[in-house]
Amino acid sequence: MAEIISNPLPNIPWEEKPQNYNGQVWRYSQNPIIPRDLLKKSNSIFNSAAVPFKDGFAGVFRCDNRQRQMRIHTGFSKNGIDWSIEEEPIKFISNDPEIGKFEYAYDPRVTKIEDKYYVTWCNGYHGPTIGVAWTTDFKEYHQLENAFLPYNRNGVLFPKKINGNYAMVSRPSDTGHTAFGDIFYSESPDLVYWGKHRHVMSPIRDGWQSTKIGPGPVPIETSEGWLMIYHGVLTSCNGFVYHMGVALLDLNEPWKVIKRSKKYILAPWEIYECVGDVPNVVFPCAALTDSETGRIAIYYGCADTVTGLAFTTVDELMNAME
Ligand code: BMA
Repeated sequence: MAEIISNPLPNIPWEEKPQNYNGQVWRYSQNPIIPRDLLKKSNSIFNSAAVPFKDGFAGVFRCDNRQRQMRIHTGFSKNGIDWSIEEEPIKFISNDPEIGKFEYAYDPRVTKIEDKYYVTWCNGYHGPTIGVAWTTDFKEYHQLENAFLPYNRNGVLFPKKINGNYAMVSRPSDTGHTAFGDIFYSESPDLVYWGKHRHVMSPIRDGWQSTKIGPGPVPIETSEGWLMIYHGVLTSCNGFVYHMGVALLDLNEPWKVIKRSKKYILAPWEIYECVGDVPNVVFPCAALTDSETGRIAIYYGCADTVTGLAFTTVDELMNAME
């Protein structure tokens, strides 16, 4: 039996799997948890990240405004379900104007490493790349160097150093909507210089992960390996369809894939996943875990419009892979 390696977190959101439900990941019955217009100026709130913070939770939320500019905002919650999100976007502190000059920010992830919370996001710098910042209080965010050259999206830090280095999985991309994409692994001694790039995995022809794949939530450490929930994209005659899958990566050499899901673990089925600004998208960006029970709560963007919550367990995910 695989065990989650982390502190117990008994207060994460949770609902039991509905009876007769045929799948490894089930939706929260009151989805979506965050409506598109939670903020006065928001067009949509989706692809967002939550972490345990103090006696509740904090998060960084993708809120596109009514000019359709992509911005990320801080939020807090007592129970991980009801969120209050700040009206104003995060203003990063940077002493280098070259890095601090803001273009756009989207699809944040938040990782706690030692005593800091690190935010990574898709950052506009002559095209999309991976922005990195840290905070201790979710008030002041200190921006570091961009991790990579453009073009890259979906930079996700591991929650601890691997082989003595910070570690990140990401998906190199292009200037547009990127009709290709593999997941790569990189290491850095200082969160400034990144190298030791390794290929992790590619799309699989024929099916839900055939066009491109990208890392989702912060990888979950288990006794068997890193559980990496990811998104996989199929190109239909009507455009991209985004699904959720899961892979198990080697603990010490995370570019080595032990197993991965042949079938998706969640696909756009519900109306709020199939209808919105970009139809047919489930896009996971965060997961809360309770090591005691093996419970996992996944935050995911729905149709690039609202935010949903879904549940699974470490055993369910282990059984979803071949
Ligand atoms: C990806 C990203 C995501 C988005 C998805 C579907 O390329 O831009 O933010 O959810 O496309 O539109």
